[in-house]
Amino acid sequence: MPYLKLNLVAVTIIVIAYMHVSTTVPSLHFVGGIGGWVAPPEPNYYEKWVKGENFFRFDALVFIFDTGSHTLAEVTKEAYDTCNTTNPIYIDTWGPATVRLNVVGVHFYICTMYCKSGQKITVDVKPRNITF
Ligand SMILES: [Cu+2]
Repeated sequence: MPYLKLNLVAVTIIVIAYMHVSTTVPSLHFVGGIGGWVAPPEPNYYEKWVKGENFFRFDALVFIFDTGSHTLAEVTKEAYDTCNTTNPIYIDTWGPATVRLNVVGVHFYICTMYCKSGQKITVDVKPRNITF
């Protein structure tokens, strides 16, 4: 019986690892990968990047950019959809910028200079101890 329990624990760990579900240490997500936070080099560049990531509470987003070339702003969904840059929730004009994902739910980030070129991401932050 103890062996069965141990196997169950092992299987659970493997399943969690496979699903990339982090229940322990928060991760850093380098937005856009090696290219950094830039005007997208191809259509759907950031959509594709987001699809490859899993965001959990207390993870952090790292936006690598040159000050003056880009910005990082969190905005409402409405502002995100229309690239309205007039009244962001939060803006950082100094690169690189780091954002801690403290609040579970959907968040919208844009570059106020190149949003219309597609430099924007939607991040769905999940609770850290996720059940599935
Ligand atoms: Cu930009």
